[in-house]
Amino acid sequence: MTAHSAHGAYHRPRELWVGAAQLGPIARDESRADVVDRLLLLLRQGAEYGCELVVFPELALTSFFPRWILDGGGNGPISGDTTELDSFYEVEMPSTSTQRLFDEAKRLAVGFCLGYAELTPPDADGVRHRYNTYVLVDRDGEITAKYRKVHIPGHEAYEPWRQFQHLERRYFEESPDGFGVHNAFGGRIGMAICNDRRWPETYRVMGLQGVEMVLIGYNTPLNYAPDPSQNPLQAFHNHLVMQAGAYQNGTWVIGVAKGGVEEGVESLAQTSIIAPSGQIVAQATTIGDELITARCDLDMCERYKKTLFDFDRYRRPEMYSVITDPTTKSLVETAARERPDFDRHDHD
Ligand code: CDT
Repeated sequence: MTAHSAHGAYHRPRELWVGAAQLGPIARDESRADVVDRLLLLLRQGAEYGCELVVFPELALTSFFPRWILDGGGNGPISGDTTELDSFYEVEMPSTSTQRLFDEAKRLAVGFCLGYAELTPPDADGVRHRYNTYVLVDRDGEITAKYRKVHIPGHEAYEPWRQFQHLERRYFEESPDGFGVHNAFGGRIGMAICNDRRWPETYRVMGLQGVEMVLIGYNTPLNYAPDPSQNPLQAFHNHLVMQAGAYQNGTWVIGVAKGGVEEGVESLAQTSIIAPSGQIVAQATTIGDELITARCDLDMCERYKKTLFDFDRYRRPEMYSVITDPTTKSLVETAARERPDFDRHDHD
């Protein structure tokens, strides 16, 4: 296919056929082998549809285990016998159980992006680290980039008042690496995981590195215990943040869910492929395993990056320093105290 440039010359657009491979629930006792079978089906379907890249969701190899207390508990760090907890992590990638996925990717020449729980080998101090991780695998079946989740939501200790736990802050460390953007699949590719998608900084940090496609997997329970008034808005907020992130940074966004009712917890589906215009160009219609695809013209990013969102021309970073100064705490509380109706007792 050809396209007409502003100067009258024809050029071949940089097209990337992408598959967003939504998963339905993964049971607590579902084996890695069974899950990998499901991933292989979606990868092969992607190949049939001409995809060069298939994106799987966050923690795509297991049930969303932060909903359970799986160690000795308590208010401190992970304690006691961690055998069951560790069984949800990968200590190497590819692992024995995921090697088939890498082999098939190479055979089909279809790359993929896979979310999993990573347990590192001991560092220089003998400490093993736990991350919520994404790997980007190229069409030769080789890992080309790794991303570890930056924004870790939820809580650190067991909270009995909740219907189910969200212990991500117990089981995962925050990424020490941040948001990279990688030359891959003929474009500039970045990754983010679930809660990251709600933060504008996620997209902007990658936008400033020229990102053209952000891959985002998620597990989003429909029941948000700290404020149930948000429950009916989950689908709206999901699209709101990803569409805004795409538009404001002139990038494609691929949002991929693990949806459906997993171990009694209902999770958002609505996997979608979003253009740099902010428009949704493909969306899943089920809450189970489902592949959606789109032809993504990476050159479309320039239409936004070189006009409204010409960062070098229009941004005012000197006006934004409060965002990046690590010593600055949120000013929300200070501002509240200055309000005439502020009730000190509610806030101290
Ligand atoms: N997996 C993940 O990051 N989920 C969060 C749920 C937040 S509720 C504690 C999300 O932002 O969708």
